[in-house]
Amino acid sequence: MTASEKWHKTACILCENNCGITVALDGRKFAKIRGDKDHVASEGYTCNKALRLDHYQNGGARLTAPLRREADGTFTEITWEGAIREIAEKLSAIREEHGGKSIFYYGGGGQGNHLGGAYSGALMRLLGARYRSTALAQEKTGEGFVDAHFTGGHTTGEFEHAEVSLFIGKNPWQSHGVPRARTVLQQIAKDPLRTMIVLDPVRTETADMADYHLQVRPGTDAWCLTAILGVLVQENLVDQRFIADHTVGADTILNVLRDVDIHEYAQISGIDEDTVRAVARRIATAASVSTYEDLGVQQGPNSTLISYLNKLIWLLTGNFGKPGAMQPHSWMAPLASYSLTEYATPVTGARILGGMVPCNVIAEEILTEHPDRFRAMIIESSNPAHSLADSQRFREAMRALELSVVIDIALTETGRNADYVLPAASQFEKWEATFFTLEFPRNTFHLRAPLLDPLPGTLAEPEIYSRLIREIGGVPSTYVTILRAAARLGRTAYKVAFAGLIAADKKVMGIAPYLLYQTLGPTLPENARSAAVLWALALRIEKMHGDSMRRAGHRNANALFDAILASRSGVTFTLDDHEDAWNYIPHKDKRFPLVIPELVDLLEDLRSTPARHTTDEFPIVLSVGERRAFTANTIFRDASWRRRDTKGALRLHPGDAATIGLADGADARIVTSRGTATATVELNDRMQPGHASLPNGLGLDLPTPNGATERVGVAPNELTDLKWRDPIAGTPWHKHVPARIEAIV
Ligand SMILES: Nc1nc2c(c(=O)[nH]1)N[C@H]1C(S)=C(S)[C@@H](COP(=O)(O)OP(=O)(O)OC[C@H]3O[C@@H](n4cnc5c(=O)[nH]c(N)nc54)[C@H](O)[C@@H]3O)O[C@H]1N2
Ligand SMILES: Nc1nc2c(c(=O)[nH]1)N[C@H]1C(S)=C(S)[C@@H](COP(=O)(O)OP(=O)(O)OC[C@H]3O[C@@H](n4cnc5c(=O)[nH]c(N)nc54)[C@H](O)[C@@H]3O)O[C@H]1N2
Ligand code: SF4
Ligand SMILES: [Mo]
Repeated sequence: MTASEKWHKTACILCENNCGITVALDGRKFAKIRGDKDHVASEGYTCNKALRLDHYQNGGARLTAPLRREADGTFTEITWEGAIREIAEKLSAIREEHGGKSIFYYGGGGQGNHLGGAYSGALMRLLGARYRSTALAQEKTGEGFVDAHFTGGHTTGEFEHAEVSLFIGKNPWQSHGVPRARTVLQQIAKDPLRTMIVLDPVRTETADMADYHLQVRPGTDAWCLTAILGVLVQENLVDQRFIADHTVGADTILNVLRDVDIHEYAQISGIDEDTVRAVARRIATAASVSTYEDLGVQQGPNSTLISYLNKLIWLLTGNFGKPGAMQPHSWMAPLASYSLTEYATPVTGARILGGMVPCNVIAEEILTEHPDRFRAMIIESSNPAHSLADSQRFREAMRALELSVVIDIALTETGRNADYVLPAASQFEKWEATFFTLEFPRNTFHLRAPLLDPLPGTLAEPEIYSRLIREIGGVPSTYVTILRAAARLGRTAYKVAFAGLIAADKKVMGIAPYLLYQTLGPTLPENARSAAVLWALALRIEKMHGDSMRRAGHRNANALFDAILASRSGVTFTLDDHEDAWNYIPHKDKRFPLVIPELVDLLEDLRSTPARHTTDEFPIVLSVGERRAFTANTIFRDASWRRRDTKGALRLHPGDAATIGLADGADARIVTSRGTATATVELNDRMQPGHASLPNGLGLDLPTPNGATERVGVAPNELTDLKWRDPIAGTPWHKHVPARIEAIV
């Protein structure tokens, strides 16, 4: 480091781990990037991708003025005042005519930015909106449904200490999820006493390090996991003591599993019976087991059932609340609700799990004459016209709305279909944070300070939501006056005043983020107005996890809030002992109810459930959206960030390629029930015959110097079909798309 270089602490925004980094700036350029050794969670670790973040900040074409779509389909730049006024008018009119419930909200945060989303709720509450969704409702809602029943909340594995680590449809070497994944995987692989088990049809980098690679046939994990559970029960390997002391309804499950034909189920999944038995025995004899299920199964057939099976494996073997096993955890702010109260979407009647409309029904909730259809949509920090199944249908749905507003840093595939696009400041130009606070026993939170001034013409999301709320009106100005005056007297007076307002008017709770932003916000140092909502979240932590918070060194909520504001490398906000895991279980008897009737039914039906969804017309299983060394959702809008695999190759087994008549590097046509695409073939013997894969995040329409756009690689969801979805959670089958691959002649 030269004397003139100043290093700024922030975090990587490309995956949920949000590793701490330090950046040396050269003007607005990220001249150098390093891992932040002081970071509470990542301790200096990064993967290859963090070093490319300048392509996010400076690579893509940024928006610098609000855009309005004109009747001829072109966009006009308009002023912020004009945009806020017009959008507020239109939202008010739609609320007036069709009710707030017809206004739908999507997004609220990506891999690096959730602070804005924390304020969006105030706008939606003011409007009387009821329905919302995020990308989580196309991956994690099935798992959340099972969690809500079993543990009442999300659980996390402690892979750093687990004797046995089980990865189900998860490739942490590339996708992380496990903090400091590559280091942790290497430690497991090196240690002869520890075992890694990987269920994946592909021989991934993670599978290379595994002791057992269960190379299942795509889409057959349900049978493989049931066979493992069958062995645990039939060989009497379950933890009888744990089951007796901590569960309810075990007999029902044990009876079903006692009848499983291990040999047959192993065969369906393409794994030999001896291996399944060896894996089950290894799990049963381990002092601790941690498991991680991800998109390979969550975006494939039987996904909610698989979540059930995954969790039964660690519950029946007593792997809860001890070092190296599965644990619940605190949240700085919960990303989903784990309530068992369910409601349904207004048009299709789809189940809303975790408070989120299943992504696969959103277009259907719009493209209809039903009187309760969604009429308006606000989309923030997300690119659903690219990331949700059947992009074509989503584009049609956006165009059918009376109003669509996209808040983004760039003109995306989604923005291009919107009525208004509002330009946000980038994640390095404002205060930001994520609520991916998923660890136990030590849970951390990182509030990031801006490195740069906002690009002229852009605003941070909390400011955008505040301006819309002010323009729509309905918040008595006396509330703001009272709270501003109280804020001047200190946090105690402020807390009393806030509680008083809530007692007098219960609507205050819903718009609290706005009031915090307007009144506590201006008192915060360094213009950290957007951090105001964290004060309320700190109060929530004190109330829910006071002991854990104090053990982490914060004497009260104000002290925690101050620590968050002051620390540039994150803070530990709760610290637990493993026995404390039980405090997180909401069930009065502290027992896990093992029977979820509809999932038990699916488990019993497995004997007759189809294990194959390909046909003569579409004979290949295509996984559309594989995480690779150079993919990062659609966060980079600059194709030059990729050093390799620049076009996002179609990976194909050499045998399949030979049958089809495709050579390495040739262009192939991919055909599915919904679309057609052309991709460059990569012969890859890590794939099994009959299975092909395309990466996620490619196929963006990026501007060229002459003002046109150019698409590099395949946009995954031009190929996916809304109808391929889980019967319970409605989550898509992105990893299991029946397809035909043809040579282009
Ligand atoms: N490099 C990189 N990392 C990322 C992201 C990124 O874009 N790029 N995105 C982030 C996000 S949003 C998420 S949700 C996570 C996702 O992280 P992962 O779920 O790990 O990512 P995927 O590569 O989509 O899927 C994991 C594995 O599922 C396997 N699979 C496919 N079909 C099946 C099947 O039928 N059964 C089983 N058992 N496995 C199957 C694939 O071969 C693949 O290795 O990654 C995060 N990290
Ligand atoms: N076929 C297929 N589809 C998939 C997947 C797959 O594997 N296969 N994976 C799915 C998964 S797991 C996920 S999580 C989703 C991800 O898909 P999305 O939820 O759509 O998220 P991202 O691609 O991360 O898009 C982030 C958006 O935020 C914008 N952005 C970046 N910084 C800021 C900011 O500071 N403010 C604002 N307002 N915007 C910002 C970016 O420009 C981008 O448009 O994709 C899903 N779609
Ligand atoms: S694991 Fe890699 S992509 Fe994920 S936050 Fe860390 S550096 Fe970024
Ligand atoms: Mo995701």
